[in-house]
Amino acid sequence: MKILVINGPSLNMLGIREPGIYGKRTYAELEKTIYDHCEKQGVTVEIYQSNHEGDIVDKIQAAYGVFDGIVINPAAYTHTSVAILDALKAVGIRTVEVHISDVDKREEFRRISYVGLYAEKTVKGIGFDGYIKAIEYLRNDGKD
Ligand code: CA2
Repeated sequence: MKILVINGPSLNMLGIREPGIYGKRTYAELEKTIYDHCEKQGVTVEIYQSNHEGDIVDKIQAAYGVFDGIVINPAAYTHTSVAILDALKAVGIRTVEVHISDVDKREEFRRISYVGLYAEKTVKGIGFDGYIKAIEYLRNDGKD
């Protein structure tokens, strides 16, 4: 199985600021957590991070016919991006949305998710484990 993990704006800053919300671990540690898990489970994974909406759209389009599943934390674009939602719909790849923090317990605007209108499942508020849970959900064909 081939999974593409996409992380949106400023997630590369993990561990540098706002440890109270996003934890103390760095983006490199997030990547290692995902790579180690996927290696153990025999999953081929690519991890991509961008601060640019159009680049994320390009990456989703390029995933067509290549990846079996997408795990995406669109970060701030979660709450604004019809373009990312449309790209996911266009490629039709199974998708799970992940948020490190519990977006429902924060500002009102974080309760809206455009990607969530397409994603099969949303995992939120369990930190880095959310990425592993999302990968396992895709691997187990939609079972938790
Ligand atoms: O909880 C999440 O994973 C979010 O997707 C993170 C986004 C936020 O806009 C979403 O509402 C929820 C923000 C990512 C920014 O990451 C930072 C990392 C370190 C320091 C500051 C921001």
